[in-house]
Amino acid sequence: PLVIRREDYTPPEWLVPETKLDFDLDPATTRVTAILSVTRNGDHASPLRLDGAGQKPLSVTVDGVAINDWRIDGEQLVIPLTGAAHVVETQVEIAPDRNTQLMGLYASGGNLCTQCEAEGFRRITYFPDRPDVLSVYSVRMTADQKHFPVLLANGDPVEQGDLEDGRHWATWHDPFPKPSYLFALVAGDLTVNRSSFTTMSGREVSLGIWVREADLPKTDHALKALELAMAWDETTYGREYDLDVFNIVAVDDFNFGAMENKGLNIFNSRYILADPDTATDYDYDAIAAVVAHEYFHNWSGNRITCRDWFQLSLKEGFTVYRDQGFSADQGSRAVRRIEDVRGLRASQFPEDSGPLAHPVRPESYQEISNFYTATIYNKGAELIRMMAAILGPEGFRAGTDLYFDRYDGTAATCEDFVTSMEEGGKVDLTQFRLWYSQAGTPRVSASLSQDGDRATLRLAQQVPATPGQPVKSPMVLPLRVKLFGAESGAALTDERLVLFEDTLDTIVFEGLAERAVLSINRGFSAPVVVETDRTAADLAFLSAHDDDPFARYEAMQQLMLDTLVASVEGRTDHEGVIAAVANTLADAALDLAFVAEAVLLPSESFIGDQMAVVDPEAIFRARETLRRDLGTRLEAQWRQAYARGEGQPYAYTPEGKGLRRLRSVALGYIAASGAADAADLAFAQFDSADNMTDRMGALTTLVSSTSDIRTTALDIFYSQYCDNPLVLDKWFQAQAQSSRDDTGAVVAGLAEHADFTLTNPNRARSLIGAFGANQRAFNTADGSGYRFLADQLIALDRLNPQTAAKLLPPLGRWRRFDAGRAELMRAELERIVRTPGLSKDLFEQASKSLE
Ligand code: BAL
Ligand code: ZN
Repeated sequence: PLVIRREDYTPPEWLVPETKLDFDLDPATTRVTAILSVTRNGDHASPLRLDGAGQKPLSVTVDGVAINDWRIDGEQLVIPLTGAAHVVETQVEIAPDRNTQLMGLYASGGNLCTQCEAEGFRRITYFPDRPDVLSVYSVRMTADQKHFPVLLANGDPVEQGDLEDGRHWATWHDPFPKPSYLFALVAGDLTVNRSSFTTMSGREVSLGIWVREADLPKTDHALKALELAMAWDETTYGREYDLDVFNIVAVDDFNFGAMENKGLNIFNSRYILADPDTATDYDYDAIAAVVAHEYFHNWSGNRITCRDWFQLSLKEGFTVYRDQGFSADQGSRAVRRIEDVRGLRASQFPEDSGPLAHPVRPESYQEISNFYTATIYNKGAELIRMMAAILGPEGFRAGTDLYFDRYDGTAATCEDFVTSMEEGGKVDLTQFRLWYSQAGTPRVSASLSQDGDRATLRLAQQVPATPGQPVKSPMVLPLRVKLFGAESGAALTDERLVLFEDTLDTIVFEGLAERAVLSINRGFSAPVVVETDRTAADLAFLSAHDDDPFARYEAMQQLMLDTLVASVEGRTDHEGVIAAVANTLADAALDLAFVAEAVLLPSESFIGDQMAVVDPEAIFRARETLRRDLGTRLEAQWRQAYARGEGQPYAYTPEGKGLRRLRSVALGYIAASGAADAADLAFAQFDSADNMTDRMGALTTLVSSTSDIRTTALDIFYSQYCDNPLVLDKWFQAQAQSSRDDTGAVVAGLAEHADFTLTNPNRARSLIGAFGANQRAFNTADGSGYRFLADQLIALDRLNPQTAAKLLPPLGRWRRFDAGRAELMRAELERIVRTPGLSKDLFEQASKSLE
């Protein structure tokens, strides 16, 4: 397989300052004419090489003259050119309705839309499809007026008109030079929810969210989020929007969550459509976060783009950091941080310790689509967060101002970003750069010893070996540290930001009036694993007294983890956790959403991550036993917490969300206790809920229960929502996440269900993705889960390689399991690799997983 390497980067040989595209749109056959003004870049005699994929070339002209000495080399169109500048015109045919990869121009729900990042534009027309070729685009679209009354593209609309044959046309112009991956068009039967935004310099921007007519009532939340995001970026980063219109289109079939095309974002409908009856609080939050994320890309991604795809985290890590900041400002900062860290631990930590580990700025790839990972996005965001911590708020803002100012209109690198931080913040980030080049999650061990009023914190760090990187250097770890008095519960020190840069370090604290308890990595200031010698009593103490809510949560999680790991190893003592949870439930000063997060047990897979060999059955049993004990011992408190939310009218407010979240968590514990009325209680909630959060909270409990009432609930849910694909996804997903013994068989049955399809990525993810993440159900010792996943991936790969490759990682965890399971997983990976006609997407992921 062809391996692309970062070190091989060379500037483009030809530039394309101007691009004119003409689309004669039709789902069966679309004709694309591209007129490229090309200029030779540097002193060389190379021909023009344009990337292509799957299209049928019809004609090529150079400076208005048809030529026939062009050739196809691999999938590139090679055109010999003699001068310094030429106008090259190509005509091709493509077939949107046969495009199941959902890359390039494709049909979704009767409409036509595009997805070009990373390398989809080459499936539309021949072009130097690399992010450092920036061009000013003009687009003309012609289509049947009845089926495609709305024609949208990047930038601002210019003109439109009707033709005699029932067709019509529209032209759009985007004045900002952009790479091809930001190109977009949409042709469809859509209606719009509009509003307008006045920017900080007083310009009016027309905002529009385009959907099917029936979905119009579900667009207000996304539109509001867009307005909030636009205002936030002005206040927080000084970034103003730059076109007269900003359009968003929602489509049902989409590989990503959404796409930041200049002035024309295209979204997976799950990140736009919401009303209380069909979307959960989690969905509402995710919609606001993704709308903000794509909007923020207008500066961090579009105005300044990436020089090459190895720099992907330049825009993605930074933009995730920006959307996390936005979300934190909309609600509870602490709960948001807890959710972000939980996500990082669920997806990025396993990636960083497995066969697909790669640095935030990778060195090589076979298929770039495989690098839209939790490492690039979420660990990348943590890198920005660490720099922000090191620079402080003013230094960081000076750094981002400098970055936006200096690199506006260019294709930049991660190095450019770090240099801007150094200059703006007046710091030296030489060693910090290792975070971009070294993969693996650093492990820190921290131990506090005290002699009278003097305490010594001893730190040691180790960065584990990862594929291709056997030896690592110590990293810069910004650790927020504070000490609390064990007797008084009061703070003994201020919070300190310790920059731990060596393999070993010692920090001394003086003047301590009592025994100190260590609070470390507060706010999760560094994305590392911290091991301490704190006792269960210390952790319980911090879970009650730490003044950083994240650190309180973290202390409780550690206490729970230690308890669960000991239990898996045969040493069961639940008393410490029960007392700490009781304490948290009783603390009236705490925000309810925080309480709900704090009392949740770590996931089965996170417990597995702490163990040398994952025993999924033993982990499941240990966790269920602790859940049952918490349920029975604290039953009165759970019922009290549950009752608090009863009868409250629905409101999407921080308080409303907190009540609902705690109610669902409490219901789960009441059910875990084995209470005789638990299933009826859950069914009553399911049946009477006036919102999807409560309905799903109840259904989640019911699908794991042994009561027959669960099938009644599933049937009611299905008949109520079978016409709503996003809600039906929840029906599939809830069953795939069930902790029942028969989940594997149920999932296999659902794969045969009339409503299951691999052609829609959301549906595929809702069943196959959710099942792969269900540690116990997926890892049954007979290997049936592995076989099922491999069968599905092989089938999906024929349709949509990108989505198939994303669902492979659960099979790559084989090294973490016993020999029997490992052998069965390897056999399935080998079967995948041997499959004739496999995509390079799935081949890369499966073959790397075997190494
Ligand atoms: N650029 C791909 C989708 C996203 O990260 O916004
Ligand atoms: Zn992004």
